[in-house]
This record gives sequence, C-alpha cells and structure tokens, in this order.
Amino acid sequence: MKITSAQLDAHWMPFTGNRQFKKDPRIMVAAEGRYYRDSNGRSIFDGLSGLWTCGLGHKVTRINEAIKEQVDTLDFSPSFQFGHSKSFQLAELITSFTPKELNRVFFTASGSDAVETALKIARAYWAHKGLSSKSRFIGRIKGYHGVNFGGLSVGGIEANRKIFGELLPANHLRETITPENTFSRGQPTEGGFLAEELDEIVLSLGSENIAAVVLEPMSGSAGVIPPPKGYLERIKSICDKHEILLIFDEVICGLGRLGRASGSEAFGVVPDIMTIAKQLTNGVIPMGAAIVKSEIHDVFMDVNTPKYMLEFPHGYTYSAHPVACAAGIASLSMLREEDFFQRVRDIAPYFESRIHELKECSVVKDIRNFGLAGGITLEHYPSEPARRPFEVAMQMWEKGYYVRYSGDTIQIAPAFSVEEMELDRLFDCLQDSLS
Ligand code: PXG
Repeated sequence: MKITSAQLDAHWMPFTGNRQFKKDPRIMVAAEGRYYRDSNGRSIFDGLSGLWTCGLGHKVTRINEAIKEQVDTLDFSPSFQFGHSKSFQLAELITSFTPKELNRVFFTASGSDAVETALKIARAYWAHKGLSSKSRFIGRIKGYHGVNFGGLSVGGIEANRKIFGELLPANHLRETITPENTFSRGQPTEGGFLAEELDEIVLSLGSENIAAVVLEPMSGSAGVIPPPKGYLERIKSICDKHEILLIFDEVICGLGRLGRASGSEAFGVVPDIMTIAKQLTNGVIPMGAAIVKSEIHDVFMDVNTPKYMLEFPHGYTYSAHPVACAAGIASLSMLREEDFFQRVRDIAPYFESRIHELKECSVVKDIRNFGLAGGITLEHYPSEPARRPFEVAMQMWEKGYYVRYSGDTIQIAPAFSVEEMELDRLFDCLQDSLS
C-alpha cells in the first residue's frame, strides 16, 4: 500500500532525520529470517537484528504462535494489584539467565523504563536504609541508557542531552577508547586503569552522596565499545569498597549478543541491578525488566507498613503485559533449547576476522567487536562527524543491506543464526562502500 504524503507528514519519526527520510522513504513491508523486504520488493539483509532486538531472526513460528494463543486467551490483564500466570513463569525463567544473586524481576515496557526503574530502586533502597543522601548517579561518557530524564542524566552522549535543560545530578567516567586500544579484537588489553577515576570521583563527592554507578558492560549504541580487560572488575571493587550499587544496563548486552546469557557472565562481573529489554521478546512485543538482588528487594518488603500498602510506588500499565510475557517465554526458551549462545560464540571469530579486514579502508579509524556486535569509527568530514556514516549506510541500503549508523560510527549486529557466506557478502559490500 502506497504511503501518502499526508501520512508521511503525520508521523514524527524517532531518532530519524525526518526531512531527509520523507523525501526518499525507506519502507519495510515484511521480514522473515535474516531478511527484510522493502516496498520496492527488494530483499534487504538485516545487519542489525532490527534494532539489536531480533537475534532469533524474524517471523519466528514459536514466538508468533505463543502470541496468537495469548491474544485469544487473555489479551490484557491489569498489571497493578492483579496478576496472571505468565508473568511469574517468565520472571522465574529470566532468573535462570541472570547471575544467581539477581533473582527478583520488575517488568517494564521498554529499555528506557527499565533504566528509570533501576535508578528509582537504587535511590529508594538507600532511603529505606536511612541513607537518603545517597542519591547521586555516576554514568560514563558515551553511555546510552534510553531517552527518559533519568537515563539521559546518566547517559553520556552529548548530542542526546544538550537541548533538554536541567537533568538529574550525575557525574560521568571517561570513555574507554584510548589511542592505545584502537583496532582491538574483543576486550582491549589497555585501559583497565581508567576505572580508578571512579575512586577519585567518589572521594570528591563523598560516598554518602552516591546511589549507584550505571554502565553498559559493553557500550552498544555509541559504537560497540567492549570494556578493557580488568576495567569492570575494578569498577565493581571500588563500588563495593564505598557501598555504592552497580547497575549494568544490559539492554543490548543481555540474552545472547555477546555469546552468553548476559554481559555480566561474558565479562565475569556481577552487578547489583541489571536491566534488559530488546532480545527479551525477540523485539516482537515491547518489554523490558530490571532484575535485582533479593537483598535489595527484601529491604522494600521489610518496611513496617500495613500489608495492603504498596512497597514500591512504581510501575507501568504495560508492566508484565500478558502478550509480551508469552513472547518472552517463547524467546528465552528458544535461546536456551537451541543453544544460540554457543552459536554466537562459534561464529564470533569469523565475524571478528571479517570486520577487522576493513582496517585497510583509509576512512576507517577504529574497529571494535565482541560476540556478534561490531562498531566501525569513520574519519570525520571537517566538523561533520555524522555525515560519512550516513552516506555509507545509504549506499549499503541501495545495495540491499540494512546497517546502523549513528554518531561517527557504523554498527553491525546480525541475527545469531547468520552464516559465514552472509557475513562475506555483507563485509565485501561494506568494503566497497567505504572505498
Ligand atoms: N539502554 C541501552 C543500553 C540501550 O541500548 C536503552 C537503554 C533504551 O531502550 P528503549 O527500549 O527504551 O529504546 C537502549 C536502547 C542503536 C540503538 O542502534 C540502540 C538502542 C535503541 C535504538 C537504537 O544503537 N538502545
């Protein structure tokens, strides 16, 4: 069906150059496996698994059947004060993917909501312990934690923050890309010492004023930045030393992208709170979650108020939506039963070797990768860092490939089932577009 210009005008699209897009729209009409079909009938390789969401590919029968059955049985159920069985089933299933200490799940409607939830839990936790001055957050430059005010405050992508006025008080650690660790394969060996900056920040602010440190174990949106070896371990030990909570935002890292159930597992560091979304339902229905240690949860349950009172005045109309829960149960069951984490680990070395061949292109300034995620930093046009990635991504689109461009990077994150031959075609085409 043709989209009219009035329809195009009516939709203000998110994180999109609306003026450019509407002159020459790129419209998807169908998706199956690792391919989209566009409105011109072309087959388009999905180089980002949707938006880091669809690691299991598109049109997954088991997920779609679960959704259909759920819609026909219980299409909606009030999320406050009433329940349905699927949310409890999914919560327990999620805790079998997270480190064993993280075993209480709070459902949200998106990744941004999951981050806000985590931040609120952190502050309220300290307040319940009589330490309400512990309210400040520490994030990191280039961190992305969604678009709500809390997530923006701890986020460190300047372009996303600067027009929105006053945010929550937050400090930001330095980013971990250094001149020494460019073109690292997997975790860089240089840069672990950068975590020591946290100690300095805590000493200057006072640990009695800090609620939590919020990090993506591996930055995703900013262009795939795996943590240097030893970095997360040092962050964790500094947090423990000063009694500060550590929140891992695993909206991209969690549930398979890194070849493990979580970034925490991939990098061997256990946070106090974790956020997930995207792959939780394979992107088919919006859903996120914040998962916390039981000792955090129990502080809320131990309050001395009548039992009918709320322990945590927070939640969303769409928290634990039954249709999302059905999709989540099907997605997580498939990830486990078909061992997609092993599949990612098997193909990751090939992905790594192919993406690093792009180093030969003169406009490529850095390449980073981990699991099935890769980021390529491109040389800036004078004072126009975002232009070259846009141009390259548009060339790729012309050639039948969807890749993500943002800031000065191109990102690649194909479905977990991607074949070597498809990676060959994708990276050959990218090499052409970069030359
Ligand atoms: N935290 C992290 C680490 C994310 O990557 C969010 C929170 C917010 O999730 P929602 O569901 O509210 O969008 C994200 C989202 C990209 C890209 O191409 C990344 C995201 C969203 C859209 C595009 O890098 N990450």
